[in-house]
Amino acid sequence: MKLYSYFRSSAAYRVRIALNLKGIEAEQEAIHLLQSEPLPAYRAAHNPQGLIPALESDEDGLIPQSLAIIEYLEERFPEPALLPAGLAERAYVRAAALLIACDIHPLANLRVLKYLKRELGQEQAAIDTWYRHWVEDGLGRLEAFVTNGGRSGRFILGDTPMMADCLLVPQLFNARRLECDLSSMPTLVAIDARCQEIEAFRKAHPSVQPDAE
Ligand SMILES: N[C@@H](CCC(=O)N[C@@H](CS)C(=O)NCC(=O)O)C(=O)O
Repeated sequence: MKLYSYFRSSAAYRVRIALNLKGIEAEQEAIHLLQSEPLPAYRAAHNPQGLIPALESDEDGLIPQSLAIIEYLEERFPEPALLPAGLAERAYVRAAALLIACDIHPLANLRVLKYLKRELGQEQAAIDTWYRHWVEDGLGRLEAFVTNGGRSGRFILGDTPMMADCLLVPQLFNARRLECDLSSMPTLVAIDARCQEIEAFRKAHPSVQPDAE
């Protein structure tokens, strides 16, 4: 299988973690998101959505969207599980993952930040304020969801890393890069630290990817 990735793409980082947790080897092809050339060619040849990541499955063709890829991996390679057995627990893990993927990430995505700068003429300081506001707001909601849910342990659900942890770690990586204030999210910060103890998470880190700069 081949993963179209970019070292700093947090959506690709999610999939790298999931692949590593499941012990699946995938070739990586880097698509540089900040250079003008590779993205249009990738869009034309592989993924009309033009977003990173996408997985070229050996059996099922191109699969875009990080959560669709992780669910695909989960269904095709059920062990080790990234979704729990119980219905309520599965919904809880998916809700935490979707909170990140749908409610936080799109507001702070590269093309949104570029639009604020180029089309709306915003200064970098205003764009950074936008970024921190929405990321801190979303992570605050996730902290409340996780602490009130009473289901977390060492990880978002219990003591095994699941799909939602695959999304949490990249989102916190991004939040720190942009100097968000994480002081009101001690539970998420502690879960992130536990994930960093696991090889599958460390191997997926942007700094150790072949295209890292
Ligand atoms: N919902 C998508 C988001 C994918 C996405 O936005 N990827 C970013 C990198 S993290 C990207 O390709 N950005 C290019 C752009 O914004 O033009 C997913 O989960 O895969």
